[in-house]
Amino acid sequence: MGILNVTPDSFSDGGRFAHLEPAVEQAFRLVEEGASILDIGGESTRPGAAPVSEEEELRRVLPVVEALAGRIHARLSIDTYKPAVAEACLRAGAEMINDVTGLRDARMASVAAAHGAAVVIMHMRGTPATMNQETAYSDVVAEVKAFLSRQATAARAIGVDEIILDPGIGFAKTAPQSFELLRRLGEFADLGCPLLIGPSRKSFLATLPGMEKLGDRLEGTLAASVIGVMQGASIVRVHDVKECRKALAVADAVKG
Ligand code: HH2
Repeated sequence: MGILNVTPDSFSDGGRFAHLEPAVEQAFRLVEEGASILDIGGESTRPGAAPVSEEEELRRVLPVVEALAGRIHARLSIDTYKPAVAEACLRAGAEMINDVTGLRDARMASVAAAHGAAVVIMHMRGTPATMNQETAYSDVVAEVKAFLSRQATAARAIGVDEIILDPGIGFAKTAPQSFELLRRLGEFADLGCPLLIGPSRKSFLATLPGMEKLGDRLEGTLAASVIGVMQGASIVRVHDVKECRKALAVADAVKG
């Protein structure tokens, strides 16, 4: 899953693809590099990010979905927690909703079901503005798993057929908790859904030597991606698709 942030303020690529033409160019580049899903986002969810209005988010993402739908060889995913944004993008040709709030708004599952769209249910707590203060868990894996299980059951009952689960690396997680989720990702297998992880360039890597700066996190991203796939992830959400493809080819070859 290649990341396409149509935002002025995303933590690692904010502003680079904020206009239609560079965003569309980047989409084709990511697919050429090997992305089979494009995740289009119009609101940054980095820690401390301010929310944007529905209108502004749609103004950013809808033209990109419209420009790509039917023209690009990849599934289009819309990274939003707002049902109206998801609905408009599905109408325009997107096929997947990536909801970082894990269907907290129950209308989201109905929107997905009505369009036959796939849904990514991600675990987080609070909002990007508050999540770094909400990291107390007795067992992070058990609590994240219970949430994902509950939300998947609810979504299935509403008629969502394709459900992908994501523990939400860096979302209301300390760095050790993010590492623990990766280490124990195999424990999510019995939920019976494909697993997605999003380690790309994230600040949990910055706790390791030499990765403090954003630009120095590629190798760490690749290592985390390979570990995630070896633990059962089948989708990895990344900025650096070409490099990740190569790293994951090794993981796939080892897995056989
Ligand atoms: N991480 C980010 C955004 N969306 N979706 C899923 N399913 N999983 C993730 O781990 C995830 C996500 C944050 O990364 P990014 O899009 O690079 O930054 P920003 O939120 O600042 O736009």
